[in-house]
Amino acid sequence: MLDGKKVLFSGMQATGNITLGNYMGALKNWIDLNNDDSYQCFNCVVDLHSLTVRQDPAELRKRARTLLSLYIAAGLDPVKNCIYYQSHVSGHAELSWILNCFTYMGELSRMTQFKDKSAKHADNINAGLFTYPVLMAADILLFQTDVVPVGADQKQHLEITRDIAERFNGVYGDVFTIPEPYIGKVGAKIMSLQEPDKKMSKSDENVNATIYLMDDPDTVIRKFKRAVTDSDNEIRYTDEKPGIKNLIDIYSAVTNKTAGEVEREFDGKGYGDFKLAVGEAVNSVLVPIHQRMDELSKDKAYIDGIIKENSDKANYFATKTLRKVQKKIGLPERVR
Ligand code: AQP
Repeated sequence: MLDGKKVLFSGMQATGNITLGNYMGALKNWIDLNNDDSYQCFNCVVDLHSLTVRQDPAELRKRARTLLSLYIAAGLDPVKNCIYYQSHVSGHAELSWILNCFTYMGELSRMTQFKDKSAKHADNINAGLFTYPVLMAADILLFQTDVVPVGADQKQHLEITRDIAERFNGVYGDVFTIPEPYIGKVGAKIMSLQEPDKKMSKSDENVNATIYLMDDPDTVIRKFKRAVTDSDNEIRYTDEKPGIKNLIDIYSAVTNKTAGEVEREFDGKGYGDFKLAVGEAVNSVLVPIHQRMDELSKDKAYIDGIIKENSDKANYFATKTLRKVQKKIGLPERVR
């Protein structure tokens, strides 16, 4: 708790252009929860995490800034929420090292994301990829976080964060708050439009598989029209129809309708009509974000001000936890 409010922490990597999956599984929930005044929110661009995959320096810097602006354009209030870059708060990396010493090789090697990403980047299976969940645990524990809104794919990383925190508290007393995941009921796992058994991902090489938040309206409609479905023509929410199920999930997340309501709305209509409706519904969310991004891109000083102010604020709270941890584990006190 911070100033009587629950602490919420969440972050996104600047590894590529943000997708509709990132928006529905994470960002949309951050915005909904952040608008609730009972939370003190830290929303981070996890640029250090992005380094586990080789990045072009200029591109990474540009993407990180775009992502930070996108948080605001999508509806996060930068006055109420602390929106900052992970690399501007050195406590993330410092706590991560300490927590590495409380994490076992065996538990890290069981992480599904490590297995998936090692297969995807077989030429660069670096130690950072392996210890990624420890840095994520540090991100969360640094702010004594109560709630972490994530997509379903991050549930395992939340579990290991809790394990590390409990292990540490078991030795040193109640140092860390034990965080809870918050996984939304709809949109927790948006699937690829081309391979609906695979999650939609920023780094998918097939651009038609992914809706990017900055896709223009015509591109969005075209991608939905090309979405892989099945040879049937019935709009039904079932695991036997993964493509249609995914489109219903997307439509439900945007319109707040249940899967049953969507089935009834499109009863007797074909896939063509449905795909167009999904595309239009998604555009109704994306177009206002594009307009706000356009305004923000013209106001460099405003974004710079947010970056400066919020990194000071994040550093202040991070340092408090870090000093407590350093003292507990026996590192020498600083002489003033
Ligand atoms: N398809 C998805 N559906 C719902 N939620 C998703 N998230 C990611 N993909 C989906 C959630 O988005 C948040 C930020 O994710 P991240 O930036 O940490 O990276 P990621 O999980 O590795 O996402 P990507 O898009 O798949 O990136 P790449 O391709 O770089 O690996 C998280 O809360 C995640 O759950």
